[in-house]
Amino acid sequence: SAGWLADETPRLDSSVKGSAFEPTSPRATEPVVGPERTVDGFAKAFLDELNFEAGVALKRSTTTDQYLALARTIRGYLMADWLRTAERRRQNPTKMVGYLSAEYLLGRQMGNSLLATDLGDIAEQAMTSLGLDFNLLRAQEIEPGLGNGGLGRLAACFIDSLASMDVPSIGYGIRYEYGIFRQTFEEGRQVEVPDAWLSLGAPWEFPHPDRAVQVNFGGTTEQYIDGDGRTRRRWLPAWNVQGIPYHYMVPGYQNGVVNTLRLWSARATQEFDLKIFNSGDYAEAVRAQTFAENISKVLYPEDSTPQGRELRLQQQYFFVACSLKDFIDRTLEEDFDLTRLDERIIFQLNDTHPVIAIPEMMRLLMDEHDMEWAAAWEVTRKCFAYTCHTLLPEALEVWPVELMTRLLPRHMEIIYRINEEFLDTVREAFPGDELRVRRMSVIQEHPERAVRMANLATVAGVKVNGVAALHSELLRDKLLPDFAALWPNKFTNVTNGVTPRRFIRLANQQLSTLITDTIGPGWETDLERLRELEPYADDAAFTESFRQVKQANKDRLRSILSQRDGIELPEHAMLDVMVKRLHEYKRQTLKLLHIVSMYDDITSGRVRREDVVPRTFVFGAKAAPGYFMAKEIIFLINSVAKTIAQDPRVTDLMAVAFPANYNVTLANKLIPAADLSEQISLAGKEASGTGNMKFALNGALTIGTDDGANVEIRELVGDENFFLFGMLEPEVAALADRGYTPSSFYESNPALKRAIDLLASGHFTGGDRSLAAPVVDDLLYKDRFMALADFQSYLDAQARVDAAYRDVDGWTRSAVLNVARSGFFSSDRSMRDYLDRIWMPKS
Ligand code: T68
Repeated sequence: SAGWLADETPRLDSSVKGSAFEPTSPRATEPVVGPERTVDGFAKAFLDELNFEAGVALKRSTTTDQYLALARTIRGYLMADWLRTAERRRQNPTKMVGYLSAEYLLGRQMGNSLLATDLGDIAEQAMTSLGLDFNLLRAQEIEPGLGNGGLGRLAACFIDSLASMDVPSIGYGIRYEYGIFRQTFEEGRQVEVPDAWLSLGAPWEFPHPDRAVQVNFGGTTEQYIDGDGRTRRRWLPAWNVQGIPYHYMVPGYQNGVVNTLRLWSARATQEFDLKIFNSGDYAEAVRAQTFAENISKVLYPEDSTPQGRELRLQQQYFFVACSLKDFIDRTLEEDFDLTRLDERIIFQLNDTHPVIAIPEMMRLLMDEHDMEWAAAWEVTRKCFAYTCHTLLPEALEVWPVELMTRLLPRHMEIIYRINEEFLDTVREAFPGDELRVRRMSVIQEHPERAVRMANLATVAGVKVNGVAALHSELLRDKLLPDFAALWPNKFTNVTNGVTPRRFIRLANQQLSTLITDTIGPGWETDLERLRELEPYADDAAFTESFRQVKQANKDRLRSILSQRDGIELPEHAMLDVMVKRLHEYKRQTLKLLHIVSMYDDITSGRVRREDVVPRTFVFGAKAAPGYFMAKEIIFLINSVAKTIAQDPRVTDLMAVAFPANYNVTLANKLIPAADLSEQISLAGKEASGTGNMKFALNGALTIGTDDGANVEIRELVGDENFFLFGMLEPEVAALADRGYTPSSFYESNPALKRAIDLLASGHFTGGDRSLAAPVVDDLLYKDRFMALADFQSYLDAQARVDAAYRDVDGWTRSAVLNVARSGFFSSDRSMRDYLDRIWMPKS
């Protein structure tokens, strides 16, 4: 199915002097033909890669050689579609979506590429025909962990959906040399190891050093008179770096579409080090190069508390400046009228991290493309929309004016002017209300002068959206109420989603087969069709197969954890899973209190052993390296896990597993095996959650608070198929207003008191009470996220879980209904909502 393609004729980048990049002369069309889609064709392509690209003979090759050749072979099959997609978009320019995200938590690429091309069977047979172990080769891949958690994984799901829906779009981000750290445990404590994901080679990426873009920093600004006698301002930067684009293929699901993810890597500019080098200081020249390349060196591992670090702002500006320039100079048609830029692009800002793109766009249009302020502002404010992912005030980014002025002086001027005009609007709408003006200002005065990035995004964005219905309401009414009063129509909701390709098809092949056998193919791109499974919730043959699939997934997980971590799990037990970043608001400690309480009930004989429903608890969580309390909680979970494993009174009834380094790869093995999904954040704190969706789609039942997307999950799957507990958000707010004293819950609840006392006693920490004290004391005297207030309700809900699990048929029925009714949570639906509400609204 080869097509004929015009050769690509990129334009010269004038910004990089001495670039080797020259426009090629337009040649005639040339065929792009992928390798033959047969076992022999695949094997031949593989050997060609191994022999002629890597220069290795098969019988001398290492597993790594073979993995790399396999990856390159697979991507060879995507190449024709990739070029064809790009050419089709170039021939028919329309409005595009530019997704700007500092994080993409992609997960392994090989499985996804095989699924997209439907080459899995051919590839496996080809490897077998060469005497190679296909699964061993697949297991070699180190996933690109270029994100922290939900936000980064959301971006990855979104670009997958955009490709699968053939939406003209491009993802822009940063190619971190080190992604999220690899977590290890030493004596139960988290130790971070650098993630050298590029160390084996990078078969999925296409570097384009020839298309480098220059990014400036520092210096000053000045006024000058231009050729037409106009007074203008310009930036005199002090230093610069180059951004090298690395292209990644983003294949749609078996639809011949391959979009592009463009990640930027920082490199010292030639001028930069040459100047110093010529002065004779070789060592200094090398140091300078390191300085420049630091910008894309490492992903910041903080997922909720911005540290206001200079390098982080450099990262943000770096990738955004590269991306806007790339779009305007390379992607947009030549000589396109920039006053109509919004007819060609809408940039979606994934949280505030890329918000510096707004003043950058103004600078580009005015300083480099000669536009006046008014015209530039008119179009800029149509080209951006902002997604907020949090409700924690401390997670909102602010950048000190001092830092912003030092690093981006021209942008600071532009921000001041945006703010001045904005505050005039506020004063006009609310005369005499200076308190409101202060609250809404893009610049905060206290505790230090700083730029509020969320306010800037809200002022300039066409729309502001939250990521689940409840979150969008709270965002509008509690986080940004003044903005909602001024611009009620700016606020909207788009509930998050997850890609069914990776999180059902790839992760749960057996369930996928069962679904296809039952309702026919096509549900992967039309997930509401899972509804057709509903009648089968009462079908004996179907439910029996469904149970078998779950059991097979559990067996597989047991063997994976045994091999990977040396964790031996009991064969028949409810699998109760809590996987997500470690954060106090997510309340891993509440889960721990339940476990300790169950342990205490059994060991003290308070419950009869035969009344206990055996459970295996699985945790997966990374803590930000500087987050003290999160690390103490990890230590305590590991301590409890170890004590339980060594206590013969309970080992037949409970086990706790905390495999290290929870990541996308592990998620794909864990989620399909789960019976129970723990989504137990304090109501009003989890913006959405997306793990919750993945579990429901894989037939786990949720125990959860009325928070984030849990609200929508419960509405859809039905109350009777969801275990709700805990305070509602208004109750949380009311309790906080009344003044919350956790110790009063401890004093008045015997079960809670026993659990906390046992934790505090040192029983789980080798007799050393001090080791449990940081967590216990915080719970008793602070408990910012009210775990103790929700404890009893949580225990009651867990009792309902036990009862439900004893009814095997009833449980399976609920699990099937969870799958059947969760089609709404496809990220394809999220993309449709973004298109309808934000990117391409009809009106
Ligand atoms: C998550 N946010 C939300 N942030 O917590 C989660 N933050 O409820 C939601 O489902 C998800 O976003 C997708 O919308 C994050 O994951 C970060 O990772 C992060 C990273 C750096 C700075 C701030």
